[in-house]
Amino acid sequence: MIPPLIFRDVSRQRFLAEYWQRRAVVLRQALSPECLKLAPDELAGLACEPDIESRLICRTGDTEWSLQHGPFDETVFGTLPERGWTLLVQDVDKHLPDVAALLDAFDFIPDWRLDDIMISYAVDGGGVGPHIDHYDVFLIQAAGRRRWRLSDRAFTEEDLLEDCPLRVLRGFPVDEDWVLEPGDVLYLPPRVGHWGTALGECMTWSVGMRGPSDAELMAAWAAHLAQGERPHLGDSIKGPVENPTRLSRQDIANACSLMQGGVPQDDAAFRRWLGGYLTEPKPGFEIDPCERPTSAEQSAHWRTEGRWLYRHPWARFALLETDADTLTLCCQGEALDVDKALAPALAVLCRQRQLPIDRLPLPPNPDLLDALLAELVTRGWLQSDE
Ligand SMILES: [Mn+2]
Repeated sequence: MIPPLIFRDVSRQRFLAEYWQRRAVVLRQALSPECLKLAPDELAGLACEPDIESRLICRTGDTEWSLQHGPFDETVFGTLPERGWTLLVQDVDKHLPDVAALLDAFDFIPDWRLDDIMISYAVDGGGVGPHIDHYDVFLIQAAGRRRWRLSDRAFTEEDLLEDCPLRVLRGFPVDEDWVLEPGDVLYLPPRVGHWGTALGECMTWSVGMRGPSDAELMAAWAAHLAQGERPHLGDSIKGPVENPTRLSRQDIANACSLMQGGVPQDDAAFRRWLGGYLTEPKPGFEIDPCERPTSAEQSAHWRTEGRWLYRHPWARFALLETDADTLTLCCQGEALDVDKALAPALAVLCRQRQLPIDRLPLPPNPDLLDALLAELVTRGWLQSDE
């Protein structure tokens, strides 16, 4: 089992109150390097797989970088220079359950915010240059050392180098300069300029958090509404118009009030939709349901046998109360209503990525739990060890 992130100089409470989504901070020895085991060869192997997103970045001059996208032929790694390159592999948690297990260390953050674990390997001087991201990120030093320079400047798109295949900042006034050792973690809120450089060979794991923009939420909500029958904008003429090219004040007001009908209300339908939306998989990470459905009898059998359940590494859960009587478990863009009697069992089930079934509190009617687990396994959100 992966132990939770260890807060030493900065307590968890202080981290959440003062730093989270606000300021960068280095958390020394927050994870045991024992939890961060992945050999450079294994990472290179992933970068050769066709359905895994990877990049190879070389620093070719003071302000020059080259970028290649994977999948790579394994021979490419033998042709690289001794210094100044890095290999980055996205979504490693989706491909290696042992890596996904690390996400349990971040269980003080809602599951729906977890985007992926990207893992990078770099040789001395390697890095992706100074840049900003739009997500919160935990940069975990897994092996070797990396120097991180941070800047307090508020950068914009105008500060990016032109004619560079990467998003690299032109000027980078350094305000903080840190060297991270294995087990150290640098937390960065969105839009803080950062520049990591490998000091010798090193591996860094980045746990990225996501959150949609208001425009993304609105576009997705509108697309959801468009699946149903919607009222259309008409005109408001009472007789022949004097000037057919005129868009009247009344028409404009009508458009405004028509659109008010699409504004979401905090009701059961919106809650179900939001839970689904926030747990939607990235393209390519859709879970297929099992070909043979699991029966409640089967899951009852697993329960009495003391078998284990594993969350599919592509499944992110959001558990919410849709109304006074209903709990809804959202995953993979879907919403599943569940009897409230299962609340204690779901609370345990949603906390851990793997656990023995007999650790789940039994509801007064155990059939309810057996039926739920059968449904979750049939959907592929959970897997049994059978
Ligand atoms: Mn970054």
